[in-house]
Amino acid sequence: MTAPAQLRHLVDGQWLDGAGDTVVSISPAEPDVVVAQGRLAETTELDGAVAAAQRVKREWARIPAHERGAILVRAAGIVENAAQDWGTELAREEGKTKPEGIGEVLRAAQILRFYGNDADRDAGEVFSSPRRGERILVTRKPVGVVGVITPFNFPIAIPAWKIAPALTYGNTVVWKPASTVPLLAMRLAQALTDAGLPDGVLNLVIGDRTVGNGLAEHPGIDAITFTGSTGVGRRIAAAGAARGVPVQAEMGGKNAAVVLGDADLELAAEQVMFGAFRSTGQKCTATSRLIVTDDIAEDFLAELGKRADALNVGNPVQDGTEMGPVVNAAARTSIQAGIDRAFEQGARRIAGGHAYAEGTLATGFFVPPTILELPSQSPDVWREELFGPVLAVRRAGSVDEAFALANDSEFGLSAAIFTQDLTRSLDAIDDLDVGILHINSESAGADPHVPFGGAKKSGYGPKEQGRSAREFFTHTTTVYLRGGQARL
Ligand code: UN1
Repeated sequence: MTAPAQLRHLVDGQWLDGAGDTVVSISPAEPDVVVAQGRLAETTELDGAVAAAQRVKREWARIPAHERGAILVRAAGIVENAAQDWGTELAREEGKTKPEGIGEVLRAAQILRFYGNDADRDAGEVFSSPRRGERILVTRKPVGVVGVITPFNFPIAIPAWKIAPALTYGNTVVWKPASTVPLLAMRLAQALTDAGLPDGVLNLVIGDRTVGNGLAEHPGIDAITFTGSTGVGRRIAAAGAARGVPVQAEMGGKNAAVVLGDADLELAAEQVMFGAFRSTGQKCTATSRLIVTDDIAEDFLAELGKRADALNVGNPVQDGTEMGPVVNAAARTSIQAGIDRAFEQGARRIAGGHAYAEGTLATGFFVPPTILELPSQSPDVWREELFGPVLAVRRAGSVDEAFALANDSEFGLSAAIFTQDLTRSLDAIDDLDVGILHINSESAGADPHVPFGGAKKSGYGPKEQGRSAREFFTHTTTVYLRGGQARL
């Protein structure tokens, strides 16, 4: 076992010890294994980070976009080369399986490269003018210092898809990751530094809620991008609104997979399993609800139950493990409480459900892959995001009923529909109230060149990625341009 990493913060190009509480970051599969330890940041480090980001913001914005992009592309290469090692560290620190961890690191590299290459593609628009001898330019300029607040569940990919566009379009960054995953945060910050990012352009402060709130309310922060729970996201949005700064918040999900009678059921079973249990269900895009039509329900649920009970749950760094633990003891307790409440409210067990009582699965923070069929009156597990490996199932008598059940949620991030009937697919595009729709694939997944974000309680402000990333991380100046010489 490698020695625990020392937790440090990157402020103005220097790696510093924090002045806050001492924390120990442990492996959720083996809580006695320390992954990183050190002192959290507090207001002192946050203020230093914001001051540095403010000081260098004009200089960074003046660097040609080509050069900024080249730094990101170099960082992509560093991250890619480290994928095996960092993917394993990620699995140990966060709990997803090693192949998922390696996949996530490679995805971060892909995101850095995508935004690095996008740096010089678009600097605004040129319009004609109703007046002679004039052109109107709409130029895009960076917003300034961006506050980035990221969750535990994608410790490197989500930071990459916020930090890469922020930097490439000319902003400086103060980043507060979840304090449960400090190691991967330090790895990404170091990769960007090694790729040539000047001091102060990216600052990393690993802190608790106080630092997060301090960042959201800081007068030196010009825009905030956040991923996490709806409760925290809305507080950050309010803090941003109070100061008049733009906020992009990606929040919870309660994503439905709808399986219709004409679907390829082998494909549907495979994809629903991926959506529900990959990353131990800890994705805002995870499939946490399943709606299946009456005609196929019995057989389909029996098949899913068999697959879920057969999943190889265990230590995420071991070869062959298919599902790891949830992130910490508090998550295990609250997810298990949600399952117990569902049983009290009449749920029928299709798979999992009972807490592990002994062995390494009981000492680690494991929750069994669980599938519950619900009675008609919606229990809490139908509505509340548990953020774990729990799939709540309802049967529908018709396609209309299935769509109505899919929309029966305050959230609207993603959905999946399984059917070979094109008309049903087209109806789903119109009728399902979600920001992301997968037709015949699992509800999770995202590509950097297209928008990512949800409807209803799932999103606030401009979406991430795609064209909207450039829009969020820049603002426009409309320039009425004349030559300066009087003309008749
Ligand atoms: C994915 O579905 O692969 O927090 C990415 C989350 C999302 C990212 C999902 N913002 O889970």
